[in-house]
Amino acid sequence: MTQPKVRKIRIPKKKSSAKSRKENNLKSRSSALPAKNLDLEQMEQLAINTVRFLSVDAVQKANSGHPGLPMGAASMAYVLWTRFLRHYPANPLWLNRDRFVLSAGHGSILLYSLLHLTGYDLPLEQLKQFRQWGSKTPGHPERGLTPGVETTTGPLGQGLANSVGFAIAEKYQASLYNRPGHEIINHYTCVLASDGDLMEGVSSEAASLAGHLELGKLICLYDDNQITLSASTHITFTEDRAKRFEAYGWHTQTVENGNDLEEIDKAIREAQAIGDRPSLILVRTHIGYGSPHKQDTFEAHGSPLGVEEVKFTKQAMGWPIEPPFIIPDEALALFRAALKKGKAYETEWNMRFSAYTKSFPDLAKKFQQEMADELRSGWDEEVPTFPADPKGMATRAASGKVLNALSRKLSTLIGGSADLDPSTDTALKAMGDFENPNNETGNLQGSIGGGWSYGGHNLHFGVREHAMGSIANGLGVYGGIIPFTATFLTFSDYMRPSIRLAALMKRRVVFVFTHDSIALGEDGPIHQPIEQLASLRAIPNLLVIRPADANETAEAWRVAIETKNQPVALILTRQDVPTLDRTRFAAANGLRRGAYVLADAPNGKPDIILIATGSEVGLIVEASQKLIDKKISVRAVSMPCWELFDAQPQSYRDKVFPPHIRSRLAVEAGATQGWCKYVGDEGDVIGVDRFGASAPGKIVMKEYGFTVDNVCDRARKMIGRKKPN
Ligand SMILES: Cc1ncc(C[n+]2csc(CCOP(=O)(O)OP(=O)(O)O)c2C)c(N)n1
Repeated sequence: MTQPKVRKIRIPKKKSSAKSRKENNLKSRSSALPAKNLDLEQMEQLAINTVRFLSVDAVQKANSGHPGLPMGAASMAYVLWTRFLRHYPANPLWLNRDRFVLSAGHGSILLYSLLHLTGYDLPLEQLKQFRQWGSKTPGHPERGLTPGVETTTGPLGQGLANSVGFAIAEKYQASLYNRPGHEIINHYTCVLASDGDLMEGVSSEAASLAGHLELGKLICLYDDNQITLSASTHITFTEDRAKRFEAYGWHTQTVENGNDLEEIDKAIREAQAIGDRPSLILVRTHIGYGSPHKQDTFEAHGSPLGVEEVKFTKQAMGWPIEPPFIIPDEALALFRAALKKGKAYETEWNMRFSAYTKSFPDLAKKFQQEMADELRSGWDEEVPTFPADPKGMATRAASGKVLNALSRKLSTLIGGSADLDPSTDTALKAMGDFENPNNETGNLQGSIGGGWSYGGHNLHFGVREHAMGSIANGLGVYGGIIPFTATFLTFSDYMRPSIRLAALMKRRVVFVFTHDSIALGEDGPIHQPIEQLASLRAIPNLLVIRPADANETAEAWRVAIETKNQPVALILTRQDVPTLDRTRFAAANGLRRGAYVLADAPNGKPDIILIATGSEVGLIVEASQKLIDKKISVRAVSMPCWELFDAQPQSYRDKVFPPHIRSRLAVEAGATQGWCKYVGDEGDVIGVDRFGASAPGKIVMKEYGFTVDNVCDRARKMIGRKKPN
């Protein structure tokens, strides 16, 4: 662990009374204290100002960043981090740590300052490199990059919604693994949220669900500074936030003075004592606290204070103007106590866990395996193989069977839909409903069965797609859980920010999307996805898999479970598709390579390659047969996943699409954008580049050209173009 260099500083002596400390006027601030023989209150003020000025200096040095929030929220952060948060900076991944989420990710320098000060492996040099190339202190907190950062935040509202996922995960793991006298999971999730966080719809969805689920160990400190990026909240955000959260079922408290440490302390203590409701603590703070000309203005929000204003602020707060990045010994000592306390927490927990291991060896092993993200042998042994069937089944239906087979073996696999279980086929039968066991009210419509508890595998997200995505991200980030979500493909737009963040965080979350094309029929263009496939494929590090039939669907689920560092979108049909006869066609595990030759030209020298995904694979298979009957050599390629294909060696890709075969026709009931990469300049695409229409699915497909005849015509035309005869 790198210890920071600590400078001794001389700070002019100036005593402050308890009363004056509670006031917000600048003159009474009590940081102007002697460096020696400080009492605790003085040291605490020194520590809080250390956070403030590390943040101010880092932003100023970077000439970029957000100083206002750290300056205003430093006191509550200090109280939470030094008096309550149970964590161990030397082991940031200690399993039973309290989770802290800075939902207002733009205030990242606050988090980095706290991480450095409490002893995480984040040297002071990193704070000096704030927002610079290659540093561990990027503009917004990024999970996986900086030790101690639990989740990537910045898009407002996401962190709060992720925290709901953490709190669900805690309840789930506790329910699954704790035994009387043996509590191995028992921690809080604490989130610091801003006005912007509370304004964004996703936080309302998530908070509503958290209230319903009575997630008592979720505590949100709301930095109620009444200023946003460009405005006073008096012109944008005037509802009674406390009442709003009360209506959601939260316990709420208000701290009128965000610098009153004892009031904050009391509120957090009370929040922790509330077991059956999440807590919101509205803490009235002042953005840019201490800055003579910028406090309480949006000028303090997202720009450096400026050289002169930094000087004025330090003068006003009794802080040495030079040098920057001062960390007084006394302040550091208060924060670094986290190392000793953390060691004690961890040691005590290790003892608890070894007693647990003795009493419940199998459970302990399972818990460790799951937390290490290892799959138990036999995890997929119940996954069915589907017999060939020309009528077949919808891939959503196949998915339902596979998912249920998996969930019986994998207690890590939990999730649900946004009020669409009967449509998305994602109910885990008899695997329990995730609800507060105290509220069991009998056989409610919609409950799936198998027990009503915090150990239920079925999460009922309600009609809340965006929060569903973000909560699933929280579950995925937490560890030991493979979360899945489900809705219609067209509504992927409602959860796109969450999908993007899962990809950015390199976390496995399985996003199931059914009703994947215009073929869904009568619900019409508002339900019929067009551009969604292309837009999902545009997200880096996301696997988008559109299986062709039931057996490819089984394989797609296997890939989704095995993929640890990427989210996966499974794109499934509402309508039946034939289950291909795998004795005639290549095996479904070709899906693992993204694209594979399903059936080749009889002479192995195709005139044309037909390529399709999902429901259109059946179509090209039929069309191929017809073309072969007309003595045209056709290769049929199933291409369920572009990203997996792109990851194959060039030699494999050239085998599937030999460069000299220029006649290539792709068929997919979605936007054609992007297909040119595979069909090339001389190829063609049958796709959908306009909105759909309300009519029976088969009619819509026919009208949009998804017929065997049209595929054959377009194929023949293409070959005609190349080989006139
Ligand atoms: C979804 C989203 N929209 C917009 C932004 C850009 N943005 C960053 S901070 C902010 C508002 C800041 O207000 P507040 O949340 O109160 O933070 P404070 O001003 O207290 O730092 C905005 C609009 C964002 N980060 N995320």
